[in-house]
This record gives sequence, structure tokens and C-alpha cells, in this order.
Amino acid sequence: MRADDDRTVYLEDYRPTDFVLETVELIFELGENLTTVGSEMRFYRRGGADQSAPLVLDGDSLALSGLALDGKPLLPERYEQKHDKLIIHDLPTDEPFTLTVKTRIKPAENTQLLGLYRTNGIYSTQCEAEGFRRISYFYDRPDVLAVYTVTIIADKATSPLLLSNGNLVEQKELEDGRHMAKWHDPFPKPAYLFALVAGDLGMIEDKFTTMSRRDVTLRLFVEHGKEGRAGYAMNSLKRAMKWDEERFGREYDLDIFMIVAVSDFNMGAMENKGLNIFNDRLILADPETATDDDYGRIEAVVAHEYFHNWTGNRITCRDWFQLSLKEGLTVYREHEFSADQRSRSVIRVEEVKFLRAHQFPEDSGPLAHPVRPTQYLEIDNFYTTTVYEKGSEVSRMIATILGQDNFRKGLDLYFERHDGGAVTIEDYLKCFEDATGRDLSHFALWYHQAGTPEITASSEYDEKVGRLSLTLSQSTPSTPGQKEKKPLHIPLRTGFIGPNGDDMEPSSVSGGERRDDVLHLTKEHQTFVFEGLGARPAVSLNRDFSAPVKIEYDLPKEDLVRIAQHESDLVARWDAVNTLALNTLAAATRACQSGETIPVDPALTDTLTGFAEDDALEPAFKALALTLPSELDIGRRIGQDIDPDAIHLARNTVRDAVAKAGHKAFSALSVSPAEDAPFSADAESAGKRALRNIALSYLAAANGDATPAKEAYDRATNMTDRIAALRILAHQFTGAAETKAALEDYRERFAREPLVLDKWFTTQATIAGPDALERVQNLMSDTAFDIGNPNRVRALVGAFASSNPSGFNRPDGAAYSFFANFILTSDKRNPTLTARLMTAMRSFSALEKTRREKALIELERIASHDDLSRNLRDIIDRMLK
Ligand code: 0A1
Ligand code: ZN
Repeated sequence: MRADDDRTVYLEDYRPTDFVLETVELIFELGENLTTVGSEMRFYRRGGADQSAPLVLDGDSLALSGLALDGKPLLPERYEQKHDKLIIHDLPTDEPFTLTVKTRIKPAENTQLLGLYRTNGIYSTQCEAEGFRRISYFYDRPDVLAVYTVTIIADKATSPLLLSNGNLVEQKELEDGRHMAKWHDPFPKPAYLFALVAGDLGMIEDKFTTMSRRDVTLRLFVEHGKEGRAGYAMNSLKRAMKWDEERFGREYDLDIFMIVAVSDFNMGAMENKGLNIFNDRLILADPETATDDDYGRIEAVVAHEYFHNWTGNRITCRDWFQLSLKEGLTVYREHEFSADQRSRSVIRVEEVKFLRAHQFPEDSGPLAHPVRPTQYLEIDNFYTTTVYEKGSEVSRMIATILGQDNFRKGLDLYFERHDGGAVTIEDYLKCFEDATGRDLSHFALWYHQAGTPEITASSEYDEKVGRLSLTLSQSTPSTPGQKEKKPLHIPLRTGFIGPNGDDMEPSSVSGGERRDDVLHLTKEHQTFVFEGLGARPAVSLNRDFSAPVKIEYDLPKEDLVRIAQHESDLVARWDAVNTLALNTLAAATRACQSGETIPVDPALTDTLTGFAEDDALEPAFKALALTLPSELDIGRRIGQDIDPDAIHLARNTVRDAVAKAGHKAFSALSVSPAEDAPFSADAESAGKRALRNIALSYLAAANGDATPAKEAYDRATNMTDRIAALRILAHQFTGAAETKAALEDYRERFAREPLVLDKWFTTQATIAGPDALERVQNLMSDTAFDIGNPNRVRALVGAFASSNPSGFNRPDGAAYSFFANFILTSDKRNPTLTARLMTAMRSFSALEKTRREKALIELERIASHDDLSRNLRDIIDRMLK
């Protein structure tokens, strides 16, 4: 039974609207304390719909100041305002009609950063998912697509720039120093893709000629004075436009494409039609202020938002349960773009690391949900790594199962069949089935079943006949609301590595489908039998991480080492080293807890030294392979009764042992081959910097001397090297005079650069140990800290809670209590941000008993407040269920 006050939304309740909205004309008169919004909407009643049904429009925190039907004011008995809805009765049955709604809003008071808000002198909007209803009463749902015409009126001196979606059709001066601009977007769109920006910004401009030789004007708006940092984003945009034409045949459709960078933004960026709005940290970059990772993220996110023009905007979601239809697919397209722009295996390893660090824990904790959920209380809380990254993996698996050419055929059909539509995951899958004839009904379970599948593998080799039997069993753990799970269709790329390191190819396979190197695991238990293998191979399962699963496979250590050294698939090589390292680190943690001496497996130190010395490997890959799993990775591997202090000690011990064993190699790598060369952000140069910096951190560990890192800091000519040196100092030489000096220098050097100071906040927030809390509290009173800015909050409080396991989980629970207080305050200001921050504690039940109990007390304290936002209420209740 559903209670009356239950605001949960269920997929099964979906039905189309009673009225069809064709066009909307909006007029904004902008004022920071009072903005008026006029909305003129042309509707008609849908054929077949209930002919007496009222029109029910969504609203949120609006003041209604006018309401008219076909130009005549509506009498109070014709409408009601209930639970934020505007309900209008007795509307025409056959004739179209025009409804005019006037609302008043206060952009400067909007600290939620949803709807229309004004910060730093800029008006901007964020309407996904349900922000438009904070601007005007509307059919605020993705399946209502209308053509928009938008007039913006504002003071010309403070807002010389007036932008909205589509094409500029009129612009003129008005009285009293005001001016107006009128925009028209010919493409019907849902309200979540609406955008408006007004203010005074700098701009860079470029152009792109599309494959059908149309010229598109490209404009990128940033804070005055920051134009010099916008070039890389512009360049990324042009590469993304070209790539989408070449790889997927997708051409841009308007004459202008604009990006605006704002400094107060809840998320990364937003794909509003023709007018993307970005968190400025994902636009601004130059060598002195941005790291190589920043450059990589900018390239990826600029491309991601651009790719949405087809996957999301031209074809959108029928309802928010289908969110992964646009997000999963767009992340997959973004990943493929990055792989083509950079080194494919390096990009793939980074994706695997991200998935394991973020999506797997989500999928195994209290917030687990399917890629396509069936219910939600607050849709904002479903912009998750499951919907995004697991959704992307699901599209990747479709490509693996069908092959790239067939995947493209299916996607072509999708664009052709559904252009202009608002569709479902089923519609998407059907295109691949229809284009290729392959039945994906079993595969579709990936969208509906939550939890990370676990595969247990065992193998037997019969030397006499050269036969290998590989038995695979799969199961998926229970998740909230889904107790029983069915076996999935899992595509597993599998290699056989012979004793000399070469790939072996079996002469035949039985027990299941194998195409190319893909095994199709479809049953709960399945034994594949491979004939014609003249020697016992090391079995490399899940090459390229072809399926987002966990694999339990008791490979002999020499097989792991063989894979690490010889696999032709670099992702599998990385994974083998990573497994070797995790095995060692987990054993070291156990020893640490029982007070034994900490063992360090020479197989690990030898393999890592071998990597460090191998000149044939590309530097970026070497850097990844040499990076030990993080303390959080080790915790996840241990899984329960986690003691973060033991992990911290164990990891440092193993790191020091690796540093000593590879000392010679690391010394060689730490001297730069091209330190004085002019900076280039390309992937190859970035790889060299990454390798040099990881070598430097090992050297610092081996020598126990802060001097080389301080020298590297002083010498640095780019942010990658500077922050790498600062991190080594802060994390490995906390409290040293060199560290203090470098931290002060950085604070001073970037005093007027809030985005750059975020790295300074994060570096310090993630210093391990019991002093972290006090350090974070002190930093909160730094003048550069601003509780109203989501980037600052994430850089300091977010980083502390999510990336400082020993500091945040101090055994006395003081940090939990600090965090709970912060959450309660922050919730009043910005619920979207706060609910996301809260998820940092979602895995608290995996901690050892004392910490777990202390964490629980604080979580329950938060839950006991009866005035929480719906966002926070949803998260905390699910965490405590
Ligand atoms: N669609 C955007 C993500 C996004 C979602 C919600 C936002 O505000 C609450 C903002 C952005 C993307 O995938 O990039
Ligand atoms: Zn997206």
C-alpha cells in the first residue's frame, strides 16, 4: 500500500500528459532581487485523453502573479494551487488554447543553484532534472517537447550579454538603460534543456565547418580576464565535433554553439540545447593552473556535453527512469572519444579504476539501484555512477557482443527511428535487435538488476590431450529491493598466455559461445572446454575489462606474473599487477593488525621494478602500473571490519619496500628528459610527467628526505609538477619546514585563484592521520573558503570525507560529528550538493565495530531531524535501512 503522503515516483505509473504543449514564449525581466517571468503556452487536448481532465502544471517555490486563458484573466474558481501544482479546470476540449502565466522569482536568494540563480553578477539557469518548475509553472517532464521563443530584458550595463537556446532573432535598446534580446530554438525540447545566461563575460570565438559544409559559430564565455584559459576547451570542442561526424555520422544542427563557464555550479556541466553551461573548473586551463588530469577531464566533459546534442537532446528520455538512455550512452561515446584522442589502454585502465572505486561500492552498498531504476523519491539523487558509468559499460558490452560495425548499425537505426522523440531503454535495445537480428532479451537484464555480478573461475589442464576446462559460475548479491538475482549474459574477453608469453589459440571450443576472444557466459554455471593447447596457459579473464564484474580466480602467482609481464592486452597486464599489489597490501594489513612483521612479496617488488625498467612501455601506462592501490582500494578489497589506520601503515610499509627495491630505476626516471621543453598538454607529454612524478614520490620514500620534492616544487613550471611535489611534501613530510614553506608559497601565489586553491584545500584535507580534522576545521576559516560555492565545499569537506580514510574515520568519531553538523547546515542552503556529500559515508557498515557504531550514531542524529530536504532525507533513510 502506498501512503498518501508518499512522494515516491514509480515507473509503472507513467502515462502521457492530457494536453500537448506545442510552443512556449517566455519573457524574462531580470532583476537580482525580483525577476518576473511571463510564459505563454499553446496547448491542445490530446486525442483519446480524458476530455474533462484538468491541466496540472508543476511548480516549486513560485509566486504566481498572473494567469490568463486566451488573453482573458482566469477567475479564481477556474484554478487552484495545491502541493506546488497549478491545476486549471474546464479547459476547451477541441480547440487549441493559450495559457499565460506570470511568476516572480528571486535569483539572488537561490542558493540551491537550481532554476534561475544569480551569483558573481551572472544570471544562469540549471533546469535538469526539475529546475524549470522553479522558474514558471510548466509541464516539467522530459516527454513534453515544445518550441521555445525567449525574450530577455535586463540592465545593459551589468548584463551586456543576454543568451538563450537557439538563434538570436532580435536585439534592441530599451528605455532606462535596459536592453532586450530574443532567441528562438527551432528544435522542440523538454524544459530541462532550457537555458538562459545574462551578465558581463569575456568571450573567445571560433568556427567549425560541418561535414555538409555548414559553418557553425563557436563561442565560449568566461569571466573577464580568463579568456586565455579557454583555448583548450575550444580546441576540445572542435575535435569532438569532428570525431562525432567521423565515428558516428552525427553533425551539429544549429548555426551557433555556445558554452558558458560559471563558478557556482552543482555538477560538472549541462548540455542545454546550443548553450551548454559548465562548472568553470571544467573549462579553464593553462599550464600554470591546470594539471594534466584537468586537461583530460576538460576534453572529456566538453565532448560529453557536445555529444548529448544527439544522445539526449535530439533523442531524449521519456521519463527520468530512462536517464541512462542518454547518460550511459553519452559516457560511452565520451570514453570512446578519449580513447581515440589519447592512449586507448591508458584511458581504459583509468575507467576501470574509476568504476571499481566508485560504482562497485555504490552497487554493493545501501544506495545500490539498477541502471534503470523503477522508483525514486528525488531524481537528483539518481545522477549516479551506476546510471552513468555502469550504463556506459552496458552499452560497451552491447558493442562487444555485436561487434563495432553492428553496434554502429544499431545506433544509426536509433537516430533514424527516434529523432525528435522521447524514448525508453527498450526502444534503444530494439534498434540493435532490429538492425542485427540478435536477441538481446537476456542481455537486457543488465539494465534491471542491481549489484555487481561475481564470477568464480577454476580451470583444469589435461596435459596428455592439451585440453583446458574452464568452469565459470556467476552470482549477483542481493541489493535493496532485489533479493533474488538471475544469471546475466556476460561477455568475457579471454586470452591464453603460453609459457613463453605468447598468446595461444585453442583449436576448438565447446560448452558455450566464443567469438573472437569473447566468451559468452549466459548460465549460472558453465564449463568451457578448449582443445589444442599444447602447454598449460595462464588464463587471462576479462581482458580490456569487457564486463563490469568481480572475478574470484585463484590463479597461481606465476600465472599472475606471466600475465603482468606478457599479456598483449595492456589492461589485463595492469590488472594483474594491481591484483599482485592488492594481495600483498591485504596481507600486510592483516599482519599489521595482529602485530606481526609486515611481509612484502618479492614477486610484487620485482614486477614493479621490471615495469620501471621497461623502456618499451609507454610512460603513462608505466605510471599507472607503478601506482599502488589507494588506501580506499585496500579497504574495499578487505571488505569488512576495516581498520583504516592499519591500512595506512601497511600501505606505507609496502610503498617503502617498493621504493627501496626499485631505487635505481626510480632515480633514473625522476630526472626529467624534457623539463625545459615548452609545455604541451598532449597525452604523451602528460604521461612523461606522470611517470617522473610517481618516481619522485618513490624516491622521496626511499630516501626519507624532503629536499628533492621541495626542489621539484620550486622548479615547477606547470601545475602538474607543482601539485605533485606539493602532495609528496604534504603527505610524506607532513609538518616539515619544506612542506610549510611550499604550502605558504602556493597559498600566496594563487591567492586570487579560487579554482587553483581548491587543489591546495584538497591536498591538505587528504593528509592522513588524527590531526586531519583540526586541519580541515582551520582551513574552513581561510578567507578563500566559501560555503556557498560547491567546488570549495567538495575540495575541502568532500575530499576529507571521501578521500581521507584514516583522518575521517578517526576512532573517537569526532570527524563524523563534525561532518554531520556540516551536513545539517549545508542542507538548508543546497540540498543537491549536500545529499551528494552525504554519500561519502555510504559504506560505513564495512568499518570495524567501534567506528561503525560511532558513525551510526551520527547518521541517526541526522535522520532524527524532521526538516531535512527531500534529497537528504532520501539518501539518509536509504543508508540506514
Ligand atoms: N546532464 C548533465 C548532468 C547534470 C545533472 C543535473 C544537474 O543539476 C542538478 C547538472 C548537470 C550531464 O550529464 O553532464
Ligand atoms: Zn551527461
